[in-house]
Amino acid sequence: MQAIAVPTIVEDRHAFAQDARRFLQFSQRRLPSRFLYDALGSALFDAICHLPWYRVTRAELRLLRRHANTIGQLLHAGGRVVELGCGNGEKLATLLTQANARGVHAHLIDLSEAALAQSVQTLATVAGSAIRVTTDLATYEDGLLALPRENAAPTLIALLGSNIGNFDRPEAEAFVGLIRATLYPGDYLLLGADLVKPERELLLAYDDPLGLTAAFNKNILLRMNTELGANFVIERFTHRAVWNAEASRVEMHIVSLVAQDVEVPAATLRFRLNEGETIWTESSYKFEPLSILQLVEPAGFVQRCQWIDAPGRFALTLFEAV
Ligand code: AVI
Repeated sequence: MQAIAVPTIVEDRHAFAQDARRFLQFSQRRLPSRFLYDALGSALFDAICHLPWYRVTRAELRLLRRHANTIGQLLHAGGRVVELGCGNGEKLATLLTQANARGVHAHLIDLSEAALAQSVQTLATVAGSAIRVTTDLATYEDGLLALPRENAAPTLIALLGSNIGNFDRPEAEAFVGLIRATLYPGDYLLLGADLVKPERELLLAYDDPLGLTAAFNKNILLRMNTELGANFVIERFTHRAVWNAEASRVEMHIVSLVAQDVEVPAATLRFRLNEGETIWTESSYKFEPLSILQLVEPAGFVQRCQWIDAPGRFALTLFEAV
């Protein structure tokens, strides 16, 4: 197995400090959602995927199991699957084992070292040495830019778990363009995207009665305390999920319960939060089956198959690069 390319923790903190400084000064204060995923954040997200109210993961796994053979036929031995955001590795393991994809090279790109380690273990447990696994601890963009171009056997890039939903529209378009630029005609993109569903269901998925999503969200404050020396008093904040129908997205916010002064020394930042003021930490866009095609095809793809899980209202779409 290839050594993990580990950016130093110092570099990571530097990026966190820089982004905190920039985004927390917007009139609607924000933090990029990628900072939700330290070791604790990734563990909390894993737990969220088991919640009865968060149906994304189960719906997608059902589709992967059901259609693994069709997908696996594209990946003959020597082919490569690149997964962007592998989480705990369960989705790729499901796909590769059901597809009986021996001799395939799995390349995992994720921001969390813990997630990469867990995925490597999951794939080793289910596939042993039948699958070669390499990892890159990196942002999706950096991971794609560093990806060796290979055109002997097809590459399939898997962007699953509705991760595409965490990009705003212009970013999503640019990102799909970057994916296309790393592929040759005849390569594939497998995209999992959550569909629009009734507001009540969406709000339960993002503000669950057990409070796991609240913990996942507020952990970003804890992370700023630990890594950037900030002084957030966690009990003075609450979690809020909002369905923005016009933009077709669920927004996660952290709400300040009182007026309070905050300091983030590593970001050389001090500011006052008013009572009720929010820090916007994540957008989860929800799609219609057609809006997925409208997002992806202009970048140079054609849809080969689109499978929909009706109970979970989730779509898995296979595109071919043209
Ligand atoms: C990783 N991502 C697609 C999840 C989502 O649904 O947007 C993250 C998440 N946020 C709250 N719950 C789950």
